[in-house]
Amino acid sequence: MTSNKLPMLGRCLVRWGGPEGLSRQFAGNFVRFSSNTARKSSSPLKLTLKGMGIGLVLGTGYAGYTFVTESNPKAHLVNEKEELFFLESFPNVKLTRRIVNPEDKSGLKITLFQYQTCPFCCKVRAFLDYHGISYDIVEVDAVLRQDIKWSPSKKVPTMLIKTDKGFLQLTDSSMIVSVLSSFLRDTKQDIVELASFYPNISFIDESGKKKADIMNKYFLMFKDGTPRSMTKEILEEERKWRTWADNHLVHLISPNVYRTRQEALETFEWFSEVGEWSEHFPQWERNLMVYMGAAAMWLIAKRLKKRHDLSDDVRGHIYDALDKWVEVVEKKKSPFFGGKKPNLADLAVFGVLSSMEGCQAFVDCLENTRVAGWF
Ligand SMILES: N[C@@H](CCC(=O)N[C@@H](CS)C(=O)NCC(=O)O)C(=O)O
Repeated sequence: MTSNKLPMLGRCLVRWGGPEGLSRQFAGNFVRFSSNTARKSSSPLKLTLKGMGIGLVLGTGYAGYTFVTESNPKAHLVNEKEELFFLESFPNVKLTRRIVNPEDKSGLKITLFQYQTCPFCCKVRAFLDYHGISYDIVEVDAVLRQDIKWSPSKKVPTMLIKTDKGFLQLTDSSMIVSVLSSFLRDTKQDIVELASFYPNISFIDESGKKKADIMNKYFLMFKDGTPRSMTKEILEEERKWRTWADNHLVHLISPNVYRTRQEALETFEWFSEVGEWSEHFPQWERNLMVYMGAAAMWLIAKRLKKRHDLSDDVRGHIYDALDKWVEVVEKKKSPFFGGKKPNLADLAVFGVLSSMEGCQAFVDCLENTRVAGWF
């Protein structure tokens, strides 16, 4: 991949009894009860009164049940919305690199805080590079993370964009891509207003854990309504495959690039090379990062494999995923999923895949799937 161009494009099942489950269970008891009382041959009036009594008990019981389950739902939003985060002045960090495109007309002044080989960061770079946007990079030390001390979020990628109100922070790769993509449709728009359409929302998941996510992160905002060239189906498909890249494809990367101790070591040697660790860190620290990192990630990858229900044939999983992707692209009968030009789904899959470009797993994927023709 050249710096500014891509070469070729070089889950909730809530298990609950529900009215049906309840009535079936209660109906069984009622049948047994009615047949017992029928043998004692009660009068029609008594039977009617008993029936009414049972109805009352069942009705009250069911109302109580729904009151309890509905007023204490397991997964729910909590009433917390985080405001956009601004820094008054640029943090005291050392810029690692500048990507300059003299043709850039976005008017944006962007700094990307990243790990060079993080799949989410690669996704953001794929978007920026494809659109020819100039940006500065701060390579964050994955161990100490000093360069993002200023940030409320401790994850990368994170981005600062210079605005009239200070330096606006955008977090989450998909939100960043959606905000910028919406902005590029009309660069006269207010990027702060656009970012406000992607609020950070807290919620309690099914297990009762508090989590946060960004609303609308796969949605584009169209100031003057959805453009005619974009049907509801096109937009839905694009969101679906962007979500697939984040929620499926990305989970296949670590188990593959750290599959064996040898592969984990080779992967870290490659990180060191592309991240220029020998230049940025003393030799002992660089070696510590490579050998400790490889050993730790080899162990972590085993846990990730379990967490994501992957069999020992992790290559098989990634081959299947890539073949599935190639199949949907081929159905389009055009070079890209987006048609003649890559869309955000193409860029997301490309970005995630490019995060393992220097690894044996990547070579194997090119040799054993048809993804090379698209990548
Ligand atoms: N949903 C986020 C995920 C970002 C993420 O998990 N980044 C990882 C690096 S690949 C991270 O920063 N983890 C915390 C850490 O390294 O301490 C996104 O799409 O940006």
